[in-house]
Amino acid sequence: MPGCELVDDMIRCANEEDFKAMMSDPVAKIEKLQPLWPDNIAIQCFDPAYFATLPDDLKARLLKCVNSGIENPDSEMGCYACQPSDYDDLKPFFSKVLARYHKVPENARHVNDWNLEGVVGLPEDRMLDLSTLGLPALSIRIRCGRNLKDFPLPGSMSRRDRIRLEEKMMAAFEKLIGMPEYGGRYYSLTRGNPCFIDEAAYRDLVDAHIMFKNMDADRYLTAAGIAADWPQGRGCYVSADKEAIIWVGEEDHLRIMCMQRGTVLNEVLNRLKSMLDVVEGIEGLNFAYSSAYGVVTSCPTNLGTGMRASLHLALPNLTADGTDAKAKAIARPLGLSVRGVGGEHTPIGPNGTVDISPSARFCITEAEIVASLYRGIALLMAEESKASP
Ligand code: DAR
Repeated sequence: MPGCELVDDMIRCANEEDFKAMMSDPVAKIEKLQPLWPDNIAIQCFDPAYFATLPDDLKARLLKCVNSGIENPDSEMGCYACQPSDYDDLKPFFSKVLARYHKVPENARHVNDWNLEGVVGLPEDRMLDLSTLGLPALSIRIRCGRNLKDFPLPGSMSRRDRIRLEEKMMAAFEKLIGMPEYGGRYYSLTRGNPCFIDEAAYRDLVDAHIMFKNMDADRYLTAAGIAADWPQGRGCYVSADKEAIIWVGEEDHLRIMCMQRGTVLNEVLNRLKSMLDVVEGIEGLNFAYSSAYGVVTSCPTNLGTGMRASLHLALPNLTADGTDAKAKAIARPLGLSVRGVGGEHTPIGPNGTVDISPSARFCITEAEIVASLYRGIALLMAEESKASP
């Protein structure tokens, strides 16, 4: 709900035209929102004085980036990059956003590294085996967002761009189909595509946690333009063993992920890295990188690594009240975020099962993310035991 101040302004406007003028002037709208929504990072980092110095094309690009946070003032981040070079071309804005969200200096530079050799405080053999924490086989998933540098990011893609991206990726998937370790098939949501699947088959893949949910239902992605043309140009590649998956056309051009029910995090990390190397080595596929910020992603929360390493963990004691509030309060200081088992904005699963992942994505290496998941789970399990009735 808008704050009382904004409502007062609406009433005070001399007439409809004044109110429309305020609403049609996005900078005026942002300035109205700034005192009302302190947790909306994009709104808080938007500087009208900086905006005024920009040429018209960069003004339009910056307003496009922050539109989601204007239309959804309850946003936590409130912005998405819409061109691969937005982070570099609009650095005075995005450096503030990144510093505030990731709690890093404004001049921070990201380094990518998948090698656990460089990570301190691990077991002697560097095996991140959850069974050593007394845990059984769990559902482990590690995913990386990637975007092709020769397309606009999803927020600014045309319908034609989305179809072209899907066609380009279907040709690339032929390489994976021919490999025993990744062989599988592509499922398309684009009517008329030779791999098109109907609504029932789509629902089955969503229920199996393989395909992504209906993007039209996400008001943040809709306001950002990322959900536009749904479901055209969207689909997912799935390996025969259903443990290697590539989403096409979700929040990033690609979400490349490996899933496994097991206890050794290294196995999932290594398989994902191998698949990424195969995909990135395919002729014509060039991922968008920034020299300062690493892997370019739509959302600044994912910038740098684009990696989310997660597992499903039963926390019946910490969720005994039926909510994830206590689990979140304990996980947050451990650098962990808690979600429902269906992903962002979904409820807790059976027996208090929740999705746990390190919050950090930026100015942390891929190896350190996976190591922090292992260390965080050990600490969280100790808290779960303490909460035992
Ligand atoms: N809800 C949006 C995005 C938060 C981060 N989650 C992503 N990128 N899926 C917000 O700005 O709060």
